[in-house]
Amino acid sequence: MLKILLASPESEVWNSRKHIHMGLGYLAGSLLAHGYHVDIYDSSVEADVESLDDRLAREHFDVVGLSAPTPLINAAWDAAAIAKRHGAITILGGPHLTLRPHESMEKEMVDLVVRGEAERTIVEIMAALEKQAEIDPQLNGQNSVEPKLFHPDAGWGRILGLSWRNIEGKVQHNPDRLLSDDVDAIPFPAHHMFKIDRYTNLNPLTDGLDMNARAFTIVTSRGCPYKCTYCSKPITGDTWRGRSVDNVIAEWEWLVKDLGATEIGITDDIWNLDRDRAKALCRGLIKANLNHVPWVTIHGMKVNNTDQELFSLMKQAGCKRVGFGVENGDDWMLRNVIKKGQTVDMVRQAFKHAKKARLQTMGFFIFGMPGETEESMEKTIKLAMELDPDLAHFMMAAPFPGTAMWEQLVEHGHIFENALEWDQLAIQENKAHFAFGNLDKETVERKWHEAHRRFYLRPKRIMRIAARKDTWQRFPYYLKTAANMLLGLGEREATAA
Ligand code: B12
Ligand code: SF4
Repeated sequence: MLKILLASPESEVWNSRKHIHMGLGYLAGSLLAHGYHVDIYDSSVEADVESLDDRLAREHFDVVGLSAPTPLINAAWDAAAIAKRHGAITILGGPHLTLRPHESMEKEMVDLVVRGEAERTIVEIMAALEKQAEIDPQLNGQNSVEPKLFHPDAGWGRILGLSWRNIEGKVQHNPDRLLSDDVDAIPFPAHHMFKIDRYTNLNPLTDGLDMNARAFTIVTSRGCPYKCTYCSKPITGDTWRGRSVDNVIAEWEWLVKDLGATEIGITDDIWNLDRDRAKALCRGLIKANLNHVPWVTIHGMKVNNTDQELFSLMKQAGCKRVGFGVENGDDWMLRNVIKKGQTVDMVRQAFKHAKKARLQTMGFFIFGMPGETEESMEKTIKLAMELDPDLAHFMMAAPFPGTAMWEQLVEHGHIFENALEWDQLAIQENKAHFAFGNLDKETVERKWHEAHRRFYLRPKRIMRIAARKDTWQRFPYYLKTAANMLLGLGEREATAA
C-alpha cells in the first residue's frame, strides 16, 4: 500500500496566525475514503518542532504532495527537492500550479503537477502508480533524484488535470478536469488529522492570540460568479456550488461534538450568494443545537447579498464576527476599476445591519489598484473611519497571474521587477507592487501607512488594544508590527489573506 504525505511548505509570508489547510484536509479525506495511508505535514505549525527533512528521515513515504499558492511556490520547490532526496515521488498542486503548471514541470525535483480541484485526481494518481508498479516495477523505484518518467500504459494520459513526463521525458499536459458539480459527494476533509492544538484562533488581531485554540475552518460552498479584477480564483472558479444544508450541518456537528471545536471559520469565497440558503444554514445550526460554539465569516460576506434578517439569524446561530470586502471608498473605483458589483451605500447598509444584530465587524480595504488616485485613497480612509469596524485590514493591491489586474499591468508594463519573484507577492506586504498612470508607489505606501495611523491611533482604539491581555504577552511582536504599519519602520510580518 502506497504511503502519502501531504504537506504545506514553509510559510515565511504568513506567520501571525495559523489556520488549518483545507485543501490538504480534503485531499486526505479523499485518500482515506479510498483506503490509502496518508498523513499531513503543515510547516506553519510543525517546522519548529520537526523539519520536513527530519519527518521524512523518520518515516518513509512513497509520495509527497505539496501545496502552493503563488507566494509559496519557491518554498514548495525547495520542499520537493528535500522529498526527492528521501526517495519520494513529488506531486505539486494548488493555486500557483493551476496557473503555471509548465514552470514547475521544468524543475527536476517536480514529478507531477496537478491543476484545479484534486480530490479525484489524487486518487487516480495513486491507482496509476499501483498499475505502473505492476507493468514496470523499475519505474516507481528509479533513481529518485532524477525527474520521474511515467508509463502511458498505466493510464497517465487519462487523468484529467494532470501534467506528467512520459517515458521519453516529454512533458504532457492532460486536458483540464471540470469542477466537481456534486459538492455533497466530496468526502469531508480529514479534520481529525490536523494537530489542532498548534493552530491559533481565527483572528488574533481582534481576539488576542490563542496559541492553543481548537479553531477549525469549513468550506460550505465553492466558487464565486463575481469578477473583481484583483481576485485570483484558479481553483474554485467562476461558478457557485453550494453544499446542501444537511451536508454542512453534518460536518459542523462532527467538529463541535467529536473534535471539540472552540471556534469555526467559514472560508468560502462567498458563502451568502444564495441568501435563502444562508438563512436555512443558520436555522439548521440553531435546530441542531450547534450555536454555542462561536463562528466567524473569515472571507465571503458580500455586502449586497445581505439583509437585517440574515444578520439576526446569524447572531442567533452563534456567529460572532463578519468580514466584508469593502475595498474602496470611491464609487467610481468600485464600479469601473474593481468591478465589485457593490456601492459604498450598500457597504454602509450591511455594516449598519450587522452592528444592529450585535455582530463584530471586519472590513477589508485595498490600496493602490490601477486607476487609484490620492483622492480615492483618502475616501477609503474616511470610509474606514466612518464604518469603524472592529478590525480594519488595509491591504496593498497584489497582482496575481490570471487576474484582470495582472493582464492590465502586463499590458502597460508597470509591474515592478520583484513582483515576478513570486514570494514577493504576499498580500498586505507593506510595499506597493506596481505604479500605474500618474500614481507612484511612494504615494500608495504613504496613504497605506496613513490609513493605519488614522484608523488605529485614535484614543478609543488605543484603549481597546491596551486592555487586551495578549497585547502585553506578545508586546515585542506588536511593537514591531505597529512600528512598521504606522511609521513604515523595519520589516513587517504579512498578516492577511
Ligand atoms: C482560507 C484561505 C487562507 C487561510 C488558510 C490557508 C491555507 N493554507 O489553506 C489563510 C488565512 C491562512 C490563508 C493564507 C494565505 N493565503 Co489564502 N486563501 C484562503 C481561501 C479563502 C480558501 C482556501 C480553501 O480552503 N480553499 C478550498 C480548498 C478545497 O481548495 P485548495 O486549498 O485550493 O485545495 C484544492 C486544490 O488547490 C488542490 N490542491 C491544493 N494543494 C494541493 C496539493 C497537491 C499535492 C495536490 C495534488 C492538489 C492540491 O486540491 C485541493 C482540493 O481540491 C483561498 C480562496 C479560495 N477559494 O481558494 C485563499 C487563497 C488560496 N489565498 C491566497 C493567498 C495569496 C494567501 C497568502 C499567500 C496570503 C498572503 N499573506 O499573501 C497566505 C498563504 C498561506 C499558506 N501557507 O498557504 C490566494 C492565492 C492566490 C494565488 N494565485 O496563489 C487565494 C486564492 C485568495 C485570493 N483570491 O487571492 N489563506
Ligand atoms: S473578491 Fe470576493 S466577490 Fe470578488 S470575485 Fe473574489 S470571491 Fe467573488
